Amino acid sequence: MKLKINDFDALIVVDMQKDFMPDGALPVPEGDKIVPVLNQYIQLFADKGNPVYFTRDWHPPNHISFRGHGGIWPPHCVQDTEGAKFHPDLKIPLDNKFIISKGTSRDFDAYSGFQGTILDQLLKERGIKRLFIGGVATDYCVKNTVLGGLNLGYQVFVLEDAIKGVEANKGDIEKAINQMLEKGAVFINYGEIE
Ligand code: VGL
Ligand code: ZN
Repeated sequence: MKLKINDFDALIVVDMQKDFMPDGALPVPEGDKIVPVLNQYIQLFADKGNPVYFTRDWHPPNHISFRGHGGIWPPHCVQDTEGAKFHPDLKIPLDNKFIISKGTSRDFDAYSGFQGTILDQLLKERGIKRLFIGGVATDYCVKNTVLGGLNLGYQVFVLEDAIKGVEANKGDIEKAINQMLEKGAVFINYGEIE
């Protein structure tokens, strides 16, 4: 039996930006491979009139997460640069979609789409109860957005066929998946919903 998408479900697509793709400044291996699958999820939610939220890293040029400014990452997703744009093949709906920018001030970083944003407020306004979350990176922003959603009381489904991780250290992805499972996230694939 398939899981039926209802009116209180939202899709959250995490950080599908050029800088996180294989040729980008902070590449997630095979990050581009999940674009077609994410597009299927986007199509399904959009067709049903369900909202789709796109988070994006949107850093100032001197952001604290950058090397030389106190952080560990190469500069990435700098506001209004090419690398901060969404993957060109990502099918962003015209209606009923929301862009959530995070890590926008110099002195704060945000791995979770909920951190320092109005995402929770937007979801609650609509009565959203269940979140379907995919994107990059499994071991950073996807994980933190999933845990954030669970903490805020949402039921969270992770799109197993539409996530990719960095795996800076061996085992990072598996560890992230186990953390999400432990907190109550449910992993699903496209074929399991309708
Ligand atoms: C991310 C590292 C730094 C992510 C963002 O989107 O997972 N990772 N900034
Ligand atoms: Zn970042």
